[in-house]
Amino acid sequence: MKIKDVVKLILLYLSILASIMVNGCSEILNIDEVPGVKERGGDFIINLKDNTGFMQKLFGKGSVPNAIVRLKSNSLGTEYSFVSDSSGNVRITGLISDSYFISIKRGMLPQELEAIFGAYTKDYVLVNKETKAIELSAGGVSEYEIRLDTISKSALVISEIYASGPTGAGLYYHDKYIEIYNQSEYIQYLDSMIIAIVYSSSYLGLNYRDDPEYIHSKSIWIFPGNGTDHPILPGQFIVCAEDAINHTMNAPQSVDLSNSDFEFYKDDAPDIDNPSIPNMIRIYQPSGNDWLIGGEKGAIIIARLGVNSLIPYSEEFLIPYKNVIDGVEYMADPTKINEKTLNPIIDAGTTGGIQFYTGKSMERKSVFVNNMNELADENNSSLDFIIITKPTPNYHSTWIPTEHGK
Ligand SMILES: [Ca+2]
Ligand SMILES: [Ca+2]
Ligand SMILES: [Ca+2]
Repeated sequence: MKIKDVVKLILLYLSILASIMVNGCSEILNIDEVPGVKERGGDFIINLKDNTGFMQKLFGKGSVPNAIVRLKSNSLGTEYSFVSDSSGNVRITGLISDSYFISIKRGMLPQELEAIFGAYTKDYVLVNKETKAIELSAGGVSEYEIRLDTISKSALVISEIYASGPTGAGLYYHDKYIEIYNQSEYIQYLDSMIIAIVYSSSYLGLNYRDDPEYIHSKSIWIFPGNGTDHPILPGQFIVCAEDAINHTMNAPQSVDLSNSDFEFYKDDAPDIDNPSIPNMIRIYQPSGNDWLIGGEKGAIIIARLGVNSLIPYSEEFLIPYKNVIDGVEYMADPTKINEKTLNPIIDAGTTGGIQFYTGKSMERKSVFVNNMNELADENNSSLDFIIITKPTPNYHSTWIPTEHGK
């Protein structure tokens, strides 16, 4: 027999096998590959139970509907995907007996989180933390229970802090900015979100790193808007500039920030107001001629908290850690971790190591997950951030700029 004929025969065999398998597994949504000849199994039910109490609060029962369940056969490598029904069950028919890796994901919708917490600050996903594999055996147990736990991820993260000032322009430093990124799958709203600079003073010997509950701040600004005026789309970057102007007019090595999304404008100081760019609203910043972040060291947080809930303390205001969405610290010498000012709950490490007027910036690292660009988010700036040689307003240094970043 010629090689061509052998190939033909194999293809024919595979196509017959494929049609048998597809027709035999009506509940299977995706079949990436066709399982080989092995003992066929009976029916299995996997029941998903919630460890977090979320489902109980929402639906009055602990089962988990609408979860995506993926199984991967250990010996054959074939993959299957299911969605749990309203009783939290996945019914599987005609699967071969084998041990399967199992991955379960149930994203929480923004409106569900709002119903549970009263406000939506973080993305939560229910996952199978404990059970990572199951043995499906025809003639053996046919019902399985898997319990799901939660992992949380900030919907919004600080994706870049540019603070050092450009090269070749003397002491020019008005081109600072903070960039924010929506890493969730949903539209977020920036309205009323806080940007605060963490306060410390080596001169006065004040460092609140070990405060068990609160960020201390003397610079608190919020985004304008009444709730849904300033959306940030999934995969979108936005820039809040110290001054939203084309800085290359003043400093050729600087950057054009005239198309920023927001700017900090201090109306009681000699500051510039670009009329076409919305201004951040100053809640508290008693001194300084503009929004100011340190060129070599500083710590910035974003938080959601009603302005009336800020707690006055001495000449500062307090923001509870539980309201902080993201926080990043940078230091002139990132090895001096014991001199940090931001509590390790918010940021376990520090980025930085940039000198004044070098034009360098601090960018959250890109990681490639499921063929998608994502940003590192370990709540540890030592791991999550890298230093880049020039600022990247509204884009990422290693991503091809597209409409919404991804
Ligand atoms: Ca300004
Ligand atoms: Ca403006
Ligand atoms: Ca950027």
